Amino acid sequence: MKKAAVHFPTVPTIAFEGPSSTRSLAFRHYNPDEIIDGKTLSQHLRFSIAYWHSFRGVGADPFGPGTIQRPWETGKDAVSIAKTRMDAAFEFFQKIRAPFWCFHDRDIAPEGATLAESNQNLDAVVAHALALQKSTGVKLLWGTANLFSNPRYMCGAATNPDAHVYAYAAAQVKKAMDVTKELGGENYVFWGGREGYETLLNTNLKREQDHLAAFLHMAVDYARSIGFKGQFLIEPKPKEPTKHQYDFDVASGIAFLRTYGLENYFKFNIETNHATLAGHTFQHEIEVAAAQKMLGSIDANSGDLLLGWDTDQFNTDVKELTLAMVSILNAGGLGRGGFNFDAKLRRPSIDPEDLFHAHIGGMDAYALAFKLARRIRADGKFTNFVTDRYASFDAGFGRDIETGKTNFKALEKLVLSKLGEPTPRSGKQEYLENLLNTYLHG
Ligand code: XLS
Ligand code: NI
Ligand code: NI
Repeated sequence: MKKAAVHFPTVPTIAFEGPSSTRSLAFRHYNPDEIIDGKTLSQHLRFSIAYWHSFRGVGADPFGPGTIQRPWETGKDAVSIAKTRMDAAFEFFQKIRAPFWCFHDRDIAPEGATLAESNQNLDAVVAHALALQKSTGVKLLWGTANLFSNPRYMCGAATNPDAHVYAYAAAQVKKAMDVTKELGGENYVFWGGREGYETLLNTNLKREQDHLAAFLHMAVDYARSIGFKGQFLIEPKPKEPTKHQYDFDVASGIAFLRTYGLENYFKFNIETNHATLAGHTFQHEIEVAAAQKMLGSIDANSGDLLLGWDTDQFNTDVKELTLAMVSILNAGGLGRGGFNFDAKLRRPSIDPEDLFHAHIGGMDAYALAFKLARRIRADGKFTNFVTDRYASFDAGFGRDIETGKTNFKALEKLVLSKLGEPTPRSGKQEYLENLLNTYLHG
């Protein structure tokens, strides 16, 4: 192999310099090599870079074209450009010290005129990715298929009214699973951007949901047949691009999976701003998934309170992340999932260096949140408060309620003959909010 060109000549590998560092191209909280409970911080956090935003995003928005031009976007044809771009990407992954990356099939390789040609392009670029993974040690957190950009998917993929389009989507996902397996992907994600509808005037909702379930069953069967051991993840989102999306949020995702007997094969990839768009907090979605042992992975980003769409910003809100981290750690962590920066630069952030500033901010915020959450959990003040709040269910008739050993009649008798009126107890929200601030701000 010829000596790799340097695509980020002005940026060295990002060093950890500690909280007092004032250098912008340094980590202040994320020390990938720090050992915590026998694991490095890098192993705990399993950060991943999203190929689509960081290496295919050009800053386009509905009002104007791209603003970002990268020097590595050159080559004699689309496949060789894709390979050079990938060299730049792996240089970035290493310099930012991310152990993982994620991609859609069409991010990494150009779509051809036919499915066969697209598959051929993909194979060529995947061979290149495999070599880069080997030489850098960067691993694949998850792969997925882009079933939303090409016009053929304008009315959905697995919920398209045309069985021909459905079949095409199935073929595309089959191939995406093949290459995810080839690259050692630890998960495979299903995000149904156009799986939903715009109007019921032209839609058979029940049939579309049945078709989606059949699609996911076929995916499970195919994974088994090729020996793919990665975890399947559903990424809920309530809307955008489609008005009504079928995987609205984690709760409706769980109901869908259970309805169709899919619940043992899937967990959730929770994205911060998808939670917000569904009218939930990030932490809420994590708790709903964790309650059913279905917390899989995180798409780390945030929205904008004043904008109603998926702005995919880098999240530097330490308070929000600390609360999320507490819930994640309470759930026992993400297992084979990770924190994938499904986030993009703002349109005017056009320098390659901005990619570093963005990810340093996100990684530092998550690392700090991880440490704060560990401290909060070790102190146990919130846990003790909550445990105590539910103590009446630990014994006596409370315990009988939890264990199904009582009934309406027995409870009525208890209230009439013995308990009488309950004594109200403060929820102490303000006290707890102040307590949280003592961790965040000392
Ligand atoms: C879009 C989604 C998408 C998925 C992968 O809003 O977040 O990027 O993560 O298809
Ligand atoms: Ni996402
Ligand atoms: Ni998103």
